[in-house]
Amino acid sequence: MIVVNETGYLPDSEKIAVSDENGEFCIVDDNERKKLDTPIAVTDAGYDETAGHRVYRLDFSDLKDIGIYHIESDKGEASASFKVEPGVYKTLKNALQKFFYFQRCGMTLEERYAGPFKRDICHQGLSHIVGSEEKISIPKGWHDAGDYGRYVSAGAVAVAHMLYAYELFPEAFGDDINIPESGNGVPDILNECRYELEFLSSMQDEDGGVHHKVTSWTFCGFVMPKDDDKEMFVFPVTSLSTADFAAVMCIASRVYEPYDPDFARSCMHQAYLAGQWLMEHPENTDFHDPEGCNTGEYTDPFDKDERMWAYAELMRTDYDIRQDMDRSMRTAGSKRESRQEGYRQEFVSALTAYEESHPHYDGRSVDDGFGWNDVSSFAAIAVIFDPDKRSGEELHDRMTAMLISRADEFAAMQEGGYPISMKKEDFIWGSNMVMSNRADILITAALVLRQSMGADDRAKAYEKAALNQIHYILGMNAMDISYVTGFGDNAFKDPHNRVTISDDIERPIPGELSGGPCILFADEEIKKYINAETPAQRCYLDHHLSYSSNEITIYWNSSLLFATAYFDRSTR
Ligand code: G3I
Ligand code: 9MR
Ligand code: ZN
Repeated sequence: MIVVNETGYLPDSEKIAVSDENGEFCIVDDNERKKLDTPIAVTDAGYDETAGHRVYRLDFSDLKDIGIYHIESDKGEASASFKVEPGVYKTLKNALQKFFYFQRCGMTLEERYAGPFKRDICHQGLSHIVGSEEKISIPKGWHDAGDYGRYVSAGAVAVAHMLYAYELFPEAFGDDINIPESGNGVPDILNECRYELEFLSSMQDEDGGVHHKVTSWTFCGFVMPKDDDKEMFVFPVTSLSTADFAAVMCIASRVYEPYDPDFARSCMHQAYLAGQWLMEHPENTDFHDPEGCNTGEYTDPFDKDERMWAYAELMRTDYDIRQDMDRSMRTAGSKRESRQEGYRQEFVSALTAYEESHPHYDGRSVDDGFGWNDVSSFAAIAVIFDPDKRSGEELHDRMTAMLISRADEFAAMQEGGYPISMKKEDFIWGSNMVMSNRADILITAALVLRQSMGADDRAKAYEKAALNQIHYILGMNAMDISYVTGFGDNAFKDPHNRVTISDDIERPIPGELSGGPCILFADEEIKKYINAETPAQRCYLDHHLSYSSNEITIYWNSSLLFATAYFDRSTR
C-alpha cells in the first residue's frame, strides 16, 4: 500500500507519501504514461501503533513540475493519483465552503446553485419553546450535520472558524462560489456566515440569554428536509450557548462593519446583551436532553473556556453602540472603558480557572481549544490578534504562550510513524476535526511567529506539519481513503447524511468531510467491524449507518476549510 494526498501537493512544498513496506519507488507521470527519474528518499519511520503497520516515509519534494502523477513500487504497488500545481487546493476550498449552502435550512436550493442536489424548502413551522406554550419563528441557519437540528454552540464554532480565517487571511476568499449571494460585492464567506448568524440572532431572549438548540424531540427518519414534519422545540438557555454567541457576534460586528454597518451594530448590541447575561449568571448551566429527547446534546461540564472566549472578544470589540459608527468616536467614551475593565477582570478569572483545572475530559492527548467543547484557542486568537492589544502586554504574552506551546506539542508528535500530530486516544468521534484543528493551530501559531516574532524557520516548520495533517485527511492514511467526498480516487462515498441517504442520487454532495476513525464503539454498525485490537486509524466504516465514524457536520468542514483556505490564499 502506498498512500498519498489524493488531491495533491503544492509545487514548492515538501511532498510526503507513506508506504507500509520498504522497496524501490518511482513517480509515474499519468499524462505522459512514463516513469520519471525524480528521486524519492525513503525513511524507515518505525511501527505506527495508530496504523498497525510499519511506516516508510517517501519524500519526493523534488517533483515540482505541474502535472498528474502516481507512485509505484518494485513490489507492484501503486498509489492513487495526485496533482502538483499552485492552485491544487482551490476547488477543494470552494467545495468545503459550498457545503454550507447545501446545509441551509428554510431555503429552496435552486438548480442553478445546487445542480442535481436541488431541493425544496424545509422546516418552515414555528418552534415550541420548551416549558411554555409559546411558539416562535427560528429562521435560517445550517442543519448541523446528517441530522436537521440547529445547535448554537456548534453553529458558533463553525462561524468562528470561518470568520477568523477571513480576518487572518482575507485574500483566500472570493465572491464567486455560486451561491445565491455571489457577485453582491461581499465575500461569499461572509454571505454564507450571515445565513447562520441570522439564525443565531433569533435564538437570543430579551434578557440576553441564548437558547441551546432548536431540534425535534427525537431524530427524524432518513427523509429529505422538506419531509421532516416533526415538531421543533427551542430548548433552554445555557451559559455555553450564551458565551459562544457573545464571542461570535463580536467577530461578526467587526467583519461586517465595512459592508453593512447596521447589521454590524446589531451584532454588537446582541453580544453586549449576552455579555451582561453571563455576568449575571456566573454558574455553568450545562445542558442535558430532557426525558425521552435524543437529539444532539453538546453538553459541557466546564464553561470557563467559553466564558474566557466571550470576555476576550468583548474586551477587544465592545464599543458604545449608541454612538456613531465612526471609528474615531469608538475610542472615546469612558463608559466603554469601564465596561472593558469589567470584561478584563472576568476574562482573567475565567482564564485562571481554565489554567487551574485544565479539562482534558474527552480523553484527547492535548486540547486544541478549537472545537465545540473547548474554545480556549479562539480566546487566544481574540487576544493575540487584537491590533489595539486591549488585554495589555501580560495577558497578550500569556495567550501567545498558550497557543505556541500547543503548536509545539503538535509539531513534536510528528516524529515517528505517519507524520501526523495524533495519538491513539485522539481518534475520538470527529477525529478528522482533531486532525484538522491541530493544523489550524499550527497555522495560527505560524502567523503569530511571522508577524510578531520574525521567526520564519519555525513558522515554516509549523506550516509543514499543518500540511501533513491535510495530507492524512486527503488520503495519506492507513485506510487509503480520502475523507472528503468527491476529492480523490478513493474518496469516501456513503456519509451519514439524511439528505444523501434519501435523495435518490447515487453520489454524495462533494466537499463533505467525514468525522473519520472513532475508537469509541459508538454505533451498532461499526461495532460489527472493529474490536479492541483494531488500530485507531482503521476504526472507520464508509457506511451511512456508522454515524460515529462517517457523519458530516458543519464544524468539521469549517475546521478543514480554515486550513485549506490558508494554503490556497494566493490563488483565489
Ligand atoms: O466526556 C467523555 C470523557 O469523559 C471520556 O473520557 C471520553 C472518551 O470516551 O468521551 C467523552 O465524551 C465524548 C464527547 O463527544 C466529548 O468529546 C463522548 O464519548 C462522545 O460520544 C462525544 O461525541 C459527540 C457526539 O455528538 C455524541 O454526543 C461528538 O463530539 C459530536 O461532534 C457529536 O455531534 C453530533 C450532534 O450531537 C448531533 N448532530 C450530529 C453531530 C455530529 O455527529
Ligand atoms: O442521525 C443522528 C446523528 O446525527 C447523531 O450524531 C447520532 C448520535 O446522536 O444519532 C443519529 O441518529 C440515530 C440515533 O441516535 C439512534 N437511532 C438511529 C438514528 C439514525 O442512525
Ligand atoms: Zn431545515
